[in-house]
Amino acid sequence: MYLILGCGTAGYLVANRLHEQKKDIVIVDKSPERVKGLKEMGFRKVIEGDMTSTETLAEAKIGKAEAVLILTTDVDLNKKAIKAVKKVNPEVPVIVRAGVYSTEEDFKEDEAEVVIYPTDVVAEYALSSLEKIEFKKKMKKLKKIIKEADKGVAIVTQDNPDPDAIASALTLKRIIEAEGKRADIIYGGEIGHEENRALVNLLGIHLVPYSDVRDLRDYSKIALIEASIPGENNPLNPEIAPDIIIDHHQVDMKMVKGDYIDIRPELGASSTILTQYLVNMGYELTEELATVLLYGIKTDTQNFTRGTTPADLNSVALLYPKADHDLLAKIETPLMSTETLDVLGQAIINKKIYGSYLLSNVGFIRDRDTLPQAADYLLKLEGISTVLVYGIGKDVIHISARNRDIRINLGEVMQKAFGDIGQAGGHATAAAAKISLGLFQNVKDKSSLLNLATEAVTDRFLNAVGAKEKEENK
Ligand SMILES: [Mn+2]
Repeated sequence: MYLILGCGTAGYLVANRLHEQKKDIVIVDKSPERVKGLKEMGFRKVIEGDMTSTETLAEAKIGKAEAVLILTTDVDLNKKAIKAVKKVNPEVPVIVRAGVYSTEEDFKEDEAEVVIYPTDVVAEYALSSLEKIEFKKKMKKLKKIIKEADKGVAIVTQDNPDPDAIASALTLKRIIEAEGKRADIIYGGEIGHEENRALVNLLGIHLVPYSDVRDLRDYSKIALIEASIPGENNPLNPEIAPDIIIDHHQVDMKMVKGDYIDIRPELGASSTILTQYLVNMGYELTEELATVLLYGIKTDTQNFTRGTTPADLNSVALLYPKADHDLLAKIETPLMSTETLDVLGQAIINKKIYGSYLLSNVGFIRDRDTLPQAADYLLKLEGISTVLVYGIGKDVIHISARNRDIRINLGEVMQKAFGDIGQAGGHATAAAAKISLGLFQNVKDKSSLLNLATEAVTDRFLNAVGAKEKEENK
């Protein structure tokens, strides 16, 4: 039972809330009219009397109270009431309201467990309102940009988008659609992992490869997600100034140029930012979005073990009850396609090891996305720090590389090795290249083509990393 002494405005608000929560409450008030009114409103245990009288407190069964709330505006009366309360029941915790001019000194000896200083409460509320206003202002700006996008928004993600990038981009797309505009999610590189492709396939997320985009000027606005500088780990031309930038990677803010910028390196995932947008702007948190956003935060924080902040966990608390957990389980343990298994098998059989470099030609392939998975798998081999897996597609050699040697920037190595005869790029730990087969147009049979491709890729790669070209074992 909670005992409320004095039922003025604040006391009444508290009583009402506790009543709604079906808590057992007893109210003491000296005003007969107020007592009558409270009883009419459905409060059953209301006692008319003096809150500083021990008899009244005994009548209110203070011995059974779990806490006493004294919230009148009369500080002297409140202080007297504390004394009376403690006389009858020294153990019961007391929450008391201080006066506008009260200091901590005023309540030291009065034994109240919690003293509420009205000015502190006002200051707290003012600060939190300020945050709310700033957020509102930010959202207003974002909405304005979206409203202007009559020809749609190009949502461009980081290269080789991970679940956080895909989830953030999809949520922004849904927000844009809710505002009556359209958007495409555009990515550079590849969607390499079985898990990432499972995410995209199981949820039917439509992603457009950057190479399929005719002209970005066909869109009114450009949003950059999970990257903040055009051309750095994203397919955008460095000349472009995006209209919207949302990211959580560390960056030199002086280098960032955009109309709407929300970069928060303190957060574990961009999905946390997009969850806040969605919830605070009053858009529907659908099962689809709850599932992808939760997966985005989960993977970026390595199951909440890396760089997770209270803000990330607040988002998780909102997302978790609405997410499709069966679907998440399917995404996290995707089935391997027969082709992936075949390519992996070929990659293991055909591996050639040069020091800590492993190169493998998997032969003719239909699906180039099988290569990065084989490369990822082989990178687990003891003593190996850099892996290159390549195969021959319709009219190009596809090369996928993975690296965990911190001295090597794989993107630069691939550029150096294959940039002059094809397209190459990526970042320090993951990169890709493709070489047109036009270079080998005089080759008649398939096995000669394989041999020539092996020779060209091996020579060029080992030269680029400065490794001695000597095969140590098979
Ligand atoms: Mn991320």
